[in-house]
Formats: sequence, structure tokens, C-alpha cells
Amino acid sequence: MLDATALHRLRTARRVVALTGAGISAESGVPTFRDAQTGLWAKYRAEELATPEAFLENPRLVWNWYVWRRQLTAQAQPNPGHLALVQFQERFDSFTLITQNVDGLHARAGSRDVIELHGSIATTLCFDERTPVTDFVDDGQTSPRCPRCGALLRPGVVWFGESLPPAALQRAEQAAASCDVMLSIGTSSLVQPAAGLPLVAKRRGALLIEVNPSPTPLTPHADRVLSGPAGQVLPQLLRQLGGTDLG
Ligand code: BV8
Repeated sequence: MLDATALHRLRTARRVVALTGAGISAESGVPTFRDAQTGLWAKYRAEELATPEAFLENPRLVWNWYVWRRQLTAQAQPNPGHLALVQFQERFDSFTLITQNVDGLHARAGSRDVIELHGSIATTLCFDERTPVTDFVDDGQTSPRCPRCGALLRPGVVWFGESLPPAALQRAEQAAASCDVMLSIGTSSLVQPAAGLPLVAKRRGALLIEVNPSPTPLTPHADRVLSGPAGQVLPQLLRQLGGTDLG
């Protein structure tokens, strides 16, 4: 729970920003990015598969990993952590939600105008043109091809070594640089440039609150650390704020 000083700063904040990572979807049954992979994928590390090199070396393998993850995320439901952030959006004059997640669960929970720094697993792009493709056939054998130009199809996510969508990153940096309170929720704070955003906020004088059951490289810089699962901590924080009780 927040102490009175921090609670007062949050209660009176005009601009609040939240950065989320895979941890906020853990209670929806979506494995975090650094959880050990299971089943078919147990012998691979996510960071090894989420690269253009891995895809070009074995398009079908990487494509199938995303087909598996798409099915997993499509079956997942937003949890009380996602739902609490929807209420945060109503509670503050300005609330910006920035996510590293590609699972779409914030939008499905009802959050509006989410900044998806790493893209969306639900979209498919032509590898060459980087344009969205919806009308394609996946025969389960070869990698699906772009019906327009015949290039390989890829998931609409940002892989390691690829630049983030410039407009999304610029919006996120501007929000971080001008907020009164920054919440870093469910992220190991390892992946750049997302992991730098809470420090941008802190340097500009924002109150920095970390929500995570485990310490991260951000922990020493946080003004307050709420150690626990987001699905419990965020509804509690909302109740402390005097928001509607999510039960
Ligand atoms: C780029 C999409 C320019 C794909 C992802 C500077 C320094 C060092 C390295 C770099 C740097 N700049 C760039 C790099 C390289 C690289 C990078 O950061 N590498 C790291 C590993 C060192 N960055 C990039 O390549 C980025 N591109 O900067 O472009 C450029 C261009 C060319 C060459 C160089 C640079 C692109 C990064 C985007 C990669 N794509 N995802 C996909 O999903 O398949 S990143 C991937 O990691 C996911 O998006 C994930 O969200 C993200 C971050 O991980 P987390 O979300 O934090 O998840 P994680 O599993 O790590 O942690 C979960 C946390 O939750 C834990 O702390 C756990 O304790 C906590 N938790 C668990 N349960 C709960 C919980 N918390 C709350 N409640 C719970 N219940």
C-alpha cells in the first residue's frame, strides 16, 4: 500500500503514465517473456526466436511460435490488473498507458489509446512491404506468403534489433517527460528503449512507483516499490485512491 505522502502525490497528480510489461498479463495465463518456455518451445529462449535473423533462418518455426502465442493470447482474459488501469484512465485528468506487451489485453479490458511500443501479435505484415495483410492462406507447411508480392508474412511485432514505431516511441517519450507520476508495472526493466522511460520521468521530477513481485534494475531508482502481483496491487491502489472498488 502507498504511504500518505506518496498517496497524496498520486491523488493530486494531473498527468499519470503507466508502463506495463509481460508481468501484468501473467495472471491472465500468458507466460512472461522471460518465463522458461514450455512444450514445443522449451528448447528455445524467447529472445532467440523474436529476431529477424531467427525468422529468416527458419520462417516456419518462428511463424508457428507466433501462431501458438496468438492462440494463447486470444484465449486469455484481461485480469483485475488490466481492469484497474481502465479505471485509472477515468480517475486522472491525463492518463497515458504505454505497453511493451503485444497481447492486446489492455485494449480488450477497455483501455483506450494504448501505446503499443512493440506492436501487436494479432496483426500480420508483408515482410518486405511492412504493410498489414489479412487475406492469406496458412497451409501449415510452407510459411504463408504475401498475396500481393509473394514475400514471406511475419507477425506485426517489433523484434530485437528492429526499431520501435517512431510515432509510438515519440508519444511515449513525451508522456514520460511530462508526467507527475510514473508507474512501472510488471516489467523486468531490461529491454531498451522502453526500460529507459521510467528514468526519463524520474529525471523530470515525477514520482516513480514500481509494481512487481521481484526486484528489477529499476528498483533502486523507484521512489516507492509495491511488491506483489499487479492483479492484486493495482485494485488495492485504486481503492486507496478512492476509485470504484473492483472487488
Ligand atoms: C531498438 C515483441 C534500435 C516481440 C519485444 C541499449 C542497451 C542494451 C541493448 C539495447 C539497447 N538498445 C537496443 C538494444 C537491443 C535490444 C535490447 O534491449 N536488448 C535487451 C535484451 C538487452 N532492444 C531492441 O532491439 C529494441 N530495438 O532499440 O531499436 C536498435 C536497432 C538496431 C540495433 C540496436 C538497436 C527492440 C526491443 C523490442 C523487442 N521485442 N517484444 C514478441 O513479443 O515476440 S520485447 C519483449 O520483452 C516483450 O515485448 C516484453 O514485454 C519485453 C520486455 O520484457 P518484460 O515485459 O519486462 O517481460 P519479462 O518476462 O522480461 O519480465 C516480466 C516481469 O514481470 C518480471 O520482472 C516479473 O518479476 C514480473 N511479474 C511476473 N508476474 C507478475 C509480474 N509483475 C506484476 N504482476 C505479476 N503477476
